[in-house]
Amino acid sequence: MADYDKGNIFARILRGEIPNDTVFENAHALAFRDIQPQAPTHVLVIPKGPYRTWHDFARDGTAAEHSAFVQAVAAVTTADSVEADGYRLIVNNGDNGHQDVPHLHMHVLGGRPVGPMLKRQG
Ligand code: DGP
Repeated sequence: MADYDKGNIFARILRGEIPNDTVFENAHALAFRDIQPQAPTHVLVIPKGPYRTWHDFARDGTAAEHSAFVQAVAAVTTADSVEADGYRLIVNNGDNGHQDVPHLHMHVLGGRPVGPMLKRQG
């Protein structure tokens, strides 16, 4: 994982250097509340391994890690009871995807209607 920055904020959360509001954890994934929530439910699900993007995780992650990640996302939607009314999953990747933190994270947003997916620009 040559281009993985071990000093990124989510790596520090995984090492216990920064506190987090954990919603769910399993062997390969951690879910915690976003520090700047944009909806009543705004949880970030991250793999515990050093993956920067979705494509890094898809390419280099193990089947066990992939399964644990999917299970963690489902556990979050169950924990916050957003399944019935619906929710949105977002993964920002790289510059065009407007990814700020260079450790793969999936946003789980719900608890209110979250609006159209993208704003028209220009
Ligand atoms: P993105 O733009 O997709 O890379 O989203 C990064 C998210 O991470 C953003 O919604 C704010 C959140 N975030 C940044 N720093 C922290 C932190 O220290 N703790 C928590 N819980 N969330 C953070």
